[in-house]
Amino acid sequence: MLSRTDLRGRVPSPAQLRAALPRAEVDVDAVLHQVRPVVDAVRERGVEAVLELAERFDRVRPESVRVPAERIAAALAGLDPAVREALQESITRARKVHADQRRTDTTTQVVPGGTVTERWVPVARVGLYAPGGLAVYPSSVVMNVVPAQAAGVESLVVCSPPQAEHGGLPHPTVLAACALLGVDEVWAVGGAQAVALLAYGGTDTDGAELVPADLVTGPGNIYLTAAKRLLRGLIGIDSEAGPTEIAILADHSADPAHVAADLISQAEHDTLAASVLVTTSEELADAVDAELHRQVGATKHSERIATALRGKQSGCFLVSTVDDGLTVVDAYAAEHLEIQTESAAEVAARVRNAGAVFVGAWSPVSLGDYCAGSNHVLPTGGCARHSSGLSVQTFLRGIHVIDYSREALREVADKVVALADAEDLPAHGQAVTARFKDSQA
Ligand code: HSO
Ligand code: ZN
Repeated sequence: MLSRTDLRGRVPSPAQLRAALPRAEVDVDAVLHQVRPVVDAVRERGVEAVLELAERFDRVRPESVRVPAERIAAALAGLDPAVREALQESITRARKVHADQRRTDTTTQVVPGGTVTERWVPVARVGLYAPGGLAVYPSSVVMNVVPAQAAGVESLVVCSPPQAEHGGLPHPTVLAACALLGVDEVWAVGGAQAVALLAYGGTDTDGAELVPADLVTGPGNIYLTAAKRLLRGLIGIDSEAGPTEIAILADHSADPAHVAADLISQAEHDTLAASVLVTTSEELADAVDAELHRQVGATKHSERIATALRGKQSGCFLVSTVDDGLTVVDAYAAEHLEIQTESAAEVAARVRNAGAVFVGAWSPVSLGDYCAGSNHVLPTGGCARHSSGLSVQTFLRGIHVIDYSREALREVADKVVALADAEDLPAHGQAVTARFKDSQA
């Protein structure tokens, strides 16, 4: 089912590897011209435009865009107890991990009398997006809200598209997740218009105010991503999320049934999802292929999965050694990377590029999607070469606080002057020397 490339006996350069490891083509620029009028409409006409766009795109006109508190409470009351328990477990584990990510302020004494403090300050107001669409992701509400709350963000708003089958409210499981997390501000708005409303703010039909957010995070479709690209600067954004990816580095010791199940699990998200197997064992590759044929037909979303597995973004790569395999997976920089080899922890420790690494036979990606405690909002499309997934850090800014005494400044004054003169910016130097003009210094 997976197309096969034999890289045995040669280790291509990272550039060649990137060309050999094609990705789904998602051309965000191509939809900018469709998204710009949506963003403009929300800027000019606020909630009125949001309601019109909901009718057009979501086939429903919510009574109000702000979801009333009693509807959020009702969604929690109506939640299946087993799902409630599972969400609670997911929240508890994620809170444990994210609490440990909190940074402490540091103060460095550079010289006697001269200090630089780095103060970590949470973003004041954050907008979190929970998509509707092919799947409903209460788990993504958890993964966005938990790090924001752990960072100390004071004001949090969740946006999620209104659903015709739920009377113009966001999906009840999304609302229930908000309730469990203690989020009481939820707006029923989806897609590009959600990002625009979060960026510009607006007034609801009943007078409720949506105060503009400083930062907007959360995954969504290509239109939402285009809106983030257009509004970046006015608001901060997390990374632009593309279709999900799983790469598995496996040797002969891996269980082909489990490898196949994991490749299938992420292909379930999207026909453009990427499932990539990199293996030293041709036998394993054959066995995984047989398992894929056996398992795909038996899954609920078999067509979507088969399309993703057959897509040019998915494939199987044979390598001579685990070391070569590491070169391949590093060049690919997957959103999720599983290591299913002997001494998996040692191999995993050598990975340089991946959004998250899943070690050994008992740490599948779907554990990380829901209940590992780790975050599942991760860099896609090779962005793991330079970016990290969502964390407490996403919601903090480091502010440098510079505090020098008279003596400490005088001691370094001539260096400042020399550098200022070298840059032909003498007034910079004079701002320092002016302070010592009347003294003997
Ligand atoms: N694998 C997705 C997250 C997710 N999976 C949500 C299930 N629900 C991207 O990391
Ligand atoms: Zn997933």
